[in-house]
Formats: sequence, C-alpha cells, structure tokens
Amino acid sequence: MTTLKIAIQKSGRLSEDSIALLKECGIDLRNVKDRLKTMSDNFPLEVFFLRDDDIPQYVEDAVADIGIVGENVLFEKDKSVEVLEQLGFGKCKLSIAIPRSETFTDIKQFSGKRIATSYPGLLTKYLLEHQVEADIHEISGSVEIAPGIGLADAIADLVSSGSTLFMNGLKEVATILQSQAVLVKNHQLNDEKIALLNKLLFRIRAVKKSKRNKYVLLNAPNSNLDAILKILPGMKSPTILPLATPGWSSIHSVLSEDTFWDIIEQLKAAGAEGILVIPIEKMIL
Ligand code: PRT
Ligand code: ZN
Repeated sequence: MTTLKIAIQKSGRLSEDSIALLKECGIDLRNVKDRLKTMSDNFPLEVFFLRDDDIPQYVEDAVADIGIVGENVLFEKDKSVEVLEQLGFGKCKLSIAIPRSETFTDIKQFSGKRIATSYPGLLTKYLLEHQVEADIHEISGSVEIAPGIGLADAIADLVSSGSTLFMNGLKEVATILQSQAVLVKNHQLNDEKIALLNKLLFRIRAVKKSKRNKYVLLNAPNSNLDAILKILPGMKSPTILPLATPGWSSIHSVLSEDTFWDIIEQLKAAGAEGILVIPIEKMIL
C-alpha cells in the first residue's frame, strides 16, 4: 500500500504546530517523542522528524514526499521543491537591525559595512537588489550579540516579538522577508501519492478555513431582521429560526476573523442581542 512520507521539525518552534495541524486533520500519531519516524494508525502517512534546515533537501531528494518548513529556511536553502500552501504558523520576519543609538536613513548606508547573519543567501540577494555592497559575516547562532561585541555593524536575523532585538539594544530598520511555515512537495510524486496528498490538502484547507471563521448566533426582533441580514455576509444565506418569544428570531451565520469586530458592532447597533460566538472545528465548502 502507498504511504505518503512527510518531514517535520523534530524539536523547535515549528514542531508542536506541525503535529497539531496533522492532529486537527484527523491524523493520529503515537510516540512522537524521541523518535526519528513514526507511522499514523489511521492515515497512510509516515512522519520523519528532522532538523528544519535539512527538510528542503530531503524533499528535493524524495526521501520525504512532502515537508513542513519555514519560508526563511526554504528560500535560504534554495532547493527545488514546490510550495503548496502557507500554513499560518511560525510567522516571523527576516530583518536588518542596527544599534538603537544609530540612525537609519537608507539601505545604501550599509555599503562597506559588516552585517552578521545566519541567512547569507537571502541577505546577499536583498543587498544585490538594492545595489549595496556589504561585508557579510555568516554566523550560526546568537547573531544578535554581534554588534555589541564589535563583530558587525548590523545584523540580519529572524524577528517575531522583537524582544530579542530590544534586549540587545538593537532596532529593526528593514525587512528582507516575511515568513511563515509552508507545506512543500517533491516535484515528481506518483499518482497514488498525489491522491493521498490531495486528501491531506483538502483537510488542511478545511482546518485553516475554520480557524479564520467563527460561528455566530444572535437574537433579534423580527422588525430588525432586514437590517441585520444586510450586515451578515454568510456562507449562503444565514439561518433564521423563530424564538419562543413571539416576534423574535434567532439568526445563525459565519463571520470571518478579518471583519469580525466591525460586523459585531454593526449587529449590536442594528438591534441584535444575546450574541454568541462559537469556534468552528472544520469548514468544508
Ligand atoms: O534544531 P533545528 O535546526 O530544527 O531548529 P532551529 O533552532 O534552527 O529553529 P527554531 O526551532 O528556532 O525555529 C524554527 C523556525 O521557526 C524558523 O526557521 C522560523 O521559520 C520560525 N520562527 C518563527 C522563528 C522565530 N519565529 C523566531 N523568533 N525562528 C527563530 N526565532 C528566533 C530568532 O532567531 C531570534 O533569536 O527568536 C529570536 C527572536 O524572537 P523575538 O520574539 O524575540 O523577536
Ligand atoms: Zn535549524
């Protein structure tokens, strides 16, 4: 029987979310601790636990059919794999930062300066695009201390909350890349593997969609129904059910995260009461 092989990060910032995503897709994994690989009981999926840096290579070489990896690592390694889907977690930026006491005017000011980074590939490309010739120092960790110890004038490193930069007296001045975890695939999967992959992708998309949407229930007097229905987008038309109290209805609908608070405010202003917001587990359209 065909099995799809997926590579995910063994331990680090993407591990928990990668395993959680597979779980939310209904894929059970047992013994994920201290293992190199494991097989799901209820989906023909074999999971390899690897260092994130190795995942693009393993997928390019078809040791794994698909993988979950940060775009930062993927684009830095520049391997030939196909990106299928952004997964919405592991979000960060690859940014250039300088000591807080210094002023930033233009990217051109880095000409002839030393920049420390673990992302020499992406930094080189960025500097080339901006026609800046700087001296790139590749270091593998603790990049943020480089300016403080006189190793570099600036750094290019991953930033999420910004607290690491802050604690090291640095400030972000330019963004090279916005990154998040993505699902990648090998270029040449056979038809059986593609069929399994499509099954998995269908589930991943349903999980992602459900996270971006909320199920909303509210009560309103029938006289306000028209106004309320105009505000609600709904997947098709919203559901309207009569309440026990004469002249009142209960309205059910789905709201997207982006417009959620705006719409809730408008609904209240239009006379909606008893608004309940419920998370959606899966959304299949
Ligand atoms: O052992 P392995 O090689 O697998 O793991 P790793 O140590 O190389 O990677 P890991 O687990 O630290 O990160 C895995 C992936 O998570 C990265 O490749 C990114 O895609 C993503 N990610 C998201 C981050 C961050 N956010 C992040 N903030 N990776 C690293 N950081 C580091 C950053 O390098 C800096 O040191 O966190 C610090 C900054 O964080 P803030 O919140 O202080 O700004
Ligand atoms: Zn790594």
